[in-house]
Amino acid sequence: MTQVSDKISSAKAIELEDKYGAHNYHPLPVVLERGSGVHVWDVEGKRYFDFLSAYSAVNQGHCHPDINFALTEQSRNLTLTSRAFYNSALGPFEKFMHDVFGYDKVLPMNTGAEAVETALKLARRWGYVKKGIAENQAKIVVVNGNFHGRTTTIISFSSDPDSYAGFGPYTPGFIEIPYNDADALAKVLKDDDSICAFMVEPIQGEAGVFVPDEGYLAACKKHCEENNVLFIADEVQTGIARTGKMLASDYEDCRPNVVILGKAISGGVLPISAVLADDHIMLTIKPGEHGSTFGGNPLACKVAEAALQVVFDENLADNAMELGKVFRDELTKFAESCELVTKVRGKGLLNAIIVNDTPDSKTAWNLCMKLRDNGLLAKPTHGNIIRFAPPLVITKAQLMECLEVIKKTFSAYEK
Ligand code: IF1
Repeated sequence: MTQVSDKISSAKAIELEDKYGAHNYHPLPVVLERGSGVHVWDVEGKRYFDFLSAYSAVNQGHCHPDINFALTEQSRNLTLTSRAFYNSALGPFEKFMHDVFGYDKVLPMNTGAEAVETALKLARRWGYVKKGIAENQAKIVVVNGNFHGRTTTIISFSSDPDSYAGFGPYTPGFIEIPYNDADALAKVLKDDDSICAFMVEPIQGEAGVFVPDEGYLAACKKHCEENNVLFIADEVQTGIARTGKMLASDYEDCRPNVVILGKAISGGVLPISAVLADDHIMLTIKPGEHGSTFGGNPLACKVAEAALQVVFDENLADNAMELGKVFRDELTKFAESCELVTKVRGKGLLNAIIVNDTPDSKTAWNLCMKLRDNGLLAKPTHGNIIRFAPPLVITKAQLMECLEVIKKTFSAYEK
């Protein structure tokens, strides 16, 4: 067997990805090889604060020992059975999910997009079986600026040409309305009996950490209830304590009928996703009608249970709530004296700085390069927005250190 050398320069690693990998990404030029807690190290040994957390998948911090323990222990016993047989880890995990989130049932999948697809199928099925919508007529309402994943159906209702253009034909059956506009939802639901569901991100991630007005989610839920329509919350990015509560929808009186989870359910260790719903919805899908080879595998179940336990053991929701407020307060103060910062917004530790430039400028990217040089990794979304989402295990002292880096970088920046 050939020994793969693990010593590689940044330049070489980038060259190999460029030559042999598909060009579907434009990464910040930094090559990471190790992580622990809030830190990652590049191949040259330089240390960074991770302010992306793999798009909020690594809420528990990199290589958390409890999660790694579950991973290695279970990997010695059994990793995959498929769902053709029962496995000893799935039932306990499903009960754990029930106890944590309060839904009758969970349907485990792997990636966020798969869980979104599952929720869409579930909603359509419920629409036919329970609501009595005519065959193949079920419609689902989504919002402008959404991001729910990369499958052909999901991009069919994206409003971002980068996501959908050139990938048609598109899946029909979706109606788009503006985000943060509950009246628009009421209006569209009133006129159409064939709508089975409304799907929304409680905070829009890719759109630039767009936090809707207080009361928006509760108003949407109410309109859904009045029209016998399912309220689906895509909490793939906002869930698992990121915004200061276990679910971002917990902030309002709007218990979703269907919850979609992904990313941080595993603490970033494995791709694990899940759909939560009560029996009257979930049991409309019967044996053989939906599934996945890896969904519910024993390794994933053990890892997810450990990863969720960390969230409770380490009070990550409270930490996100408290430190998120510190982050926004400090940067809002800073913005008064820094004309480069237009606005700071977010909830918990899902935040963004809106940079004083146009969406097609390079300013956010250039700032992220400078932040990198100064030891902090963040990712621009659009040309003028930078997302800041550190692992939730970050301490106040670490956060203050990072705020200094951010302020210093912005102050020194020359257009
Ligand atoms: C990429 C964005 C974040 C999501 C919500 C479902 C999914 C995602 C709310 C699908 C995934 C990821 C995918 C990742 C970039 C990232 C992202 F910038 F594109 F929008 F986080 F903000 N629902 N979001 O945010 O989950 O299938 O990827 O597991 O590179 O596409 P997935």
